[in-house]
Amino acid sequence: MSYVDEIISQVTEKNPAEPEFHQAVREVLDSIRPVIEKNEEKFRKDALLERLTNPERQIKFRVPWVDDNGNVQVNTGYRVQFNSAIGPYKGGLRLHPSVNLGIIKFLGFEQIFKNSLTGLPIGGGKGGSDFDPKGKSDREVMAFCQSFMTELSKYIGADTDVPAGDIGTGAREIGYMFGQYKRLRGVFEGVLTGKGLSYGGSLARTEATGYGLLYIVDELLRSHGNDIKGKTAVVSGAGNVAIYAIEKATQLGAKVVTCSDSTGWVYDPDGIDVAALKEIKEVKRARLTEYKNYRPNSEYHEGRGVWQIKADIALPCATQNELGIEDAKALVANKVTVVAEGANMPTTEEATKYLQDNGVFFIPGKAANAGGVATSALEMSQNSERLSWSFEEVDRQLKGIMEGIYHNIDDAAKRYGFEDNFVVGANIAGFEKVLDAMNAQGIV
Ligand code: NDP
Ligand code: 2IT
Repeated sequence: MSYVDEIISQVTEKNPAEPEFHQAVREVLDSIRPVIEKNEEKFRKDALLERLTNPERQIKFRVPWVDDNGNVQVNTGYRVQFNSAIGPYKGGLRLHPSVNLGIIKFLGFEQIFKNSLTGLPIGGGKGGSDFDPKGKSDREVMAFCQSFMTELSKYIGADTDVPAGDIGTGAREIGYMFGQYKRLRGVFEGVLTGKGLSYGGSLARTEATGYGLLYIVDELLRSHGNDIKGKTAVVSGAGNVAIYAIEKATQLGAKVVTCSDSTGWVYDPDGIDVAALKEIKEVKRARLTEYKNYRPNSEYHEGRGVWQIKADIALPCATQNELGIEDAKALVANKVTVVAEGANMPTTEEATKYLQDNGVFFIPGKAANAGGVATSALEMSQNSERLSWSFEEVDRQLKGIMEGIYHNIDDAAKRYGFEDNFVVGANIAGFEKVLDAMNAQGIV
């Protein structure tokens, strides 16, 4: 059996009940086969892939907090410090009832290669909890965040591990966590990114993932003699990534006609009203059913459905495995030209293959949504030099990083004879730097 296949089955056997982690490992290892096969015996002897697929450290802890009725609630917290070959662990904290160790490991594993692609010195990690911020009072969210950070603070620091936001963790949660870290450790340092602007946050971090997604799509189209102007796009999600993807797509002259949340979706034939969406989601923390009050011409539907709408560009920005084979078939039938992942692993393996086989340009999340973590690394740089850069400066750097990622993954795909396969390109390009750093540092 080849070394890659051996490790894929070992990971599956040794980590039962972690299907998302298996999926992420399969996708990466399948892509880097040509690199591994060139030097298979050396890598096997060095147990390179065993080291790559086993986190350096995984922390699991109890998070007790008191709800508004005076009852004690207990959640489970996680931090997986996956790989620090190229820099301190870096990656978000997900707060969602579906969170378990396998999900955090899949996200942490993806983060290693994504962070490498940014070209910045950050290793891969991820954390979170099965706590659901939805429907909780501000005081309950604060109680949870303080308890979560009380334990997490033992393992993180500006030069060791720097968490950030992800699903369910936005500016409010980062604020409460930062306050508790500072109180416990007595240091004001860049231990978290996505901070508020008054206490060390970076301009453009809020917008960065969504904006970066559109910058890379634009670069792909331009490299093929086309651009975004005049295109129709479908977006899923209505959170941080989706909102700023819709905003930038609209600024670049596209019309985005859908968005969604976990209960339903909106079709707005005139183009999503970003100001209305921000008010509903960022200010009121309400459901998308409210959108119709702002835009009487729009439609609200329960359940899922955005991938059935005809569009040139599809941007899944909600969660993992939200775009399956039937969705891919509908997109292809409607002549979609680009699918770029704003979320992490939103497209199933079968759907990805179907899109690629049918000539759709497919940019995987680790390249397409890397603008968020790249801008987090720019926030770390600003914190280190105790300066703040202008919005224009951060945005300019973000755009340059996304354009660089496009050309880097395109070149890697071509070098190995997989032209236009950006999954292979992203995994190889991300892996090469990590491999070099791991080799240089010996068996650790
Ligand atoms: P938010 O919490 O801001 O928004 C998440 C959105 O997705 C919400 O509209 C939410 O709906 C929907 N959603 C979440 N879980 C599910 C689910 N199980 N089924 C259906 N809909 C769901 O998160 P972000 O926008 O920050 O994150 C979205 C994706 O982007 C995630 O995959 C994340 O890992 C990824 N990402 C985020 C980055 C960032 O900087 N924030 C950077 C790179 C990637 P509802 O509100 O109803 O739950
Ligand atoms: O998935 C991701 O890249 C993020 N949630 C952002 C991580 C970060 O450290 O900014």
